[in-house]
Amino acid sequence: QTHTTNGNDADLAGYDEEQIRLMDEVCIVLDENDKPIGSASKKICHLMENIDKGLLHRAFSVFLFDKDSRLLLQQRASEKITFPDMWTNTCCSHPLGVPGETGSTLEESILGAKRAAQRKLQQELGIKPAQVPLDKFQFLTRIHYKAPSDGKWGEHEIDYILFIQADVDVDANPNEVQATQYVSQNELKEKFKDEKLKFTPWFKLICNSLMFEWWDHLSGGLEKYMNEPEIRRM
Ligand code: DMA
Ligand code: MN
Repeated sequence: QTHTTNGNDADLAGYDEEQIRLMDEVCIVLDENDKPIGSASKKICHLMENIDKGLLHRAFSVFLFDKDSRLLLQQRASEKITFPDMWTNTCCSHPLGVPGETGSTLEESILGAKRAAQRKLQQELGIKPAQVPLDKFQFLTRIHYKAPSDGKWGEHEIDYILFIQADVDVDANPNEVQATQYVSQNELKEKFKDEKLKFTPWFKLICNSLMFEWWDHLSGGLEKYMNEPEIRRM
């Protein structure tokens, strides 16, 4: 990428060592139509200075439901560099620029997002891949959004939305996740009224638009919302 900055060493000073290490992951850089046009480190992709110049990368968001259709929430660890301590959906991260997770056709890219989701459900929440097989994930749509975190850091992503209903054993990694909780629709709506709780911007965006309608169709009729070819701009 010719117009991006790598920032400097001071950008990451004082943060958790493991989270600093993860800033070297290789993200997939996209044009506005989700076509891969290169790659850049997670650090480069999340510096607002680059985002303000248009730098965009690929991401996924998993919404995992138990057999009673309750959604698994997580509270991000204090160690996270972006959006620490906030409550959010089950698991989010980035498909990486590695074989199996990248792709240029929509079909390949969806499979890459599912593989990345399986990898991060294990790394963040200790969920064994066998409990979340790739074919159980339902791809709904892609959401293009931008959100600042704290001035220096932020998000600008095309986010693959994945639903999965599975009974899982959670063993959260404290470097990633400080708390988890299953919620019904009503319990989540009550949480949104509690001013002491902070939620991530992408989770709020999705909840304020499509989330509850999809959730209503979890046990039947989700098909008509799946595999949407258009990218939703939010
Ligand atoms: C990034 O999530 C992806 C979205 C959709 C916001 P994240 O900050 O939790 O990524 P990671 O777990 O890789 O730090
Ligand atoms: Mn991101």
